Amino acid sequence: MKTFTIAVIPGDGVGREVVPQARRVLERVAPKHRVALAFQEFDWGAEHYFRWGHMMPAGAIDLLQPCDAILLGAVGHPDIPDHTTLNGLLLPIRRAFDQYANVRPAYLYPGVESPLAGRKGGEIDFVVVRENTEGEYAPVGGFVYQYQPEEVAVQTAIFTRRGIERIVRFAFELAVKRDKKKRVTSVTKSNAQGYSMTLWDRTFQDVAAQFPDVETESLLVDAAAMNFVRRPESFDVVVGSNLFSDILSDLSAILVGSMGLAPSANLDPLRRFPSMFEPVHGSAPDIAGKGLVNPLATILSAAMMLDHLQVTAAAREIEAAVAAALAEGKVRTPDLGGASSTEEMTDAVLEKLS
Ligand code: GGG
Repeated sequence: MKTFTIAVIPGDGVGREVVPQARRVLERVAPKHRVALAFQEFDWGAEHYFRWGHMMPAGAIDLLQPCDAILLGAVGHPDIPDHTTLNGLLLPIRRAFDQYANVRPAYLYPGVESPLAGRKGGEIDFVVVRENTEGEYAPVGGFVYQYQPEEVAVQTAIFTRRGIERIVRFAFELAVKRDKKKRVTSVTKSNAQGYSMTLWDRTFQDVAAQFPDVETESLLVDAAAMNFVRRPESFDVVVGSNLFSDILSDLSAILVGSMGLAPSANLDPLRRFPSMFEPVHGSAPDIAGKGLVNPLATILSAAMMLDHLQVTAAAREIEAAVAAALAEGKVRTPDLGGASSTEEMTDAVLEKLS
């Protein structure tokens, strides 16, 4: 029996509801695959901030480092500025553990309705790969004359050839591994941003030359957004910068039915550090505490975690159970047009597992 230590950070809002549901599923599946999961819970987030003035303690990264993986719920609270919550927890973890590949699958499950007319289950099936440690999210900038009428803000995006090269290579390797359309779409705005984004385009071309069997496409981000809606079935792997792919992956999530179905992985593909798994959605304070949130994005993120830990049969089993519950359609949370609770949605998955 192999034991993995999983750091669990439920965080804020609905994060505190979905993470226990993912744990229920993990606890059911793991023993069947001769795996023990030792959960170590960290109560960091907004409440920690109200008490101590920080989203997580000074030694947080050292506490997480020995863990095999991190399962995160959500961060964000209506009484704390969003840049404080994000920069106080999520972004420092991504950077400290060099989780440079953020993987966000978009799959239209049979039985789930897309807002796009006429799309059937399985017809939308692509992955947004987001550069996760630099770009527009680089913590570089400052204010001059802050809060004065003449104040100036500088926010500098950082693009390095090394950073672009490794995320683009990851995208090509993923397209080969998926073995579906074998197509990588690069997203930039190089017509307007003639330094960073042309470096991206050139690096993309250099890496693409090493993968002659993979078809390529380069789109400006505005055209990419349009084509996500117009021809989503044409995409396989889409790679873009930190900000562009964050925005596009919210669009892809809604195209496949709900933010409540969108999982994600923040990977250190080199496995030097723990990788982190989280739903794409945030803390959703409007529905928090009501038992209405869809737990499937977090359950599917937990499956991605098992996949990364190379317990692949268990990951597939969870995905199959989610697919079966959705196809059956008896249990649906409000985001999917139903009236079932968070717990009932998990129960439906557990029923398919047993
Ligand atoms: N599930 C984690 C969470 O709270 N995500 C919301 C969010 O705002 N994320 C920002 C980002 O991924 O850059």
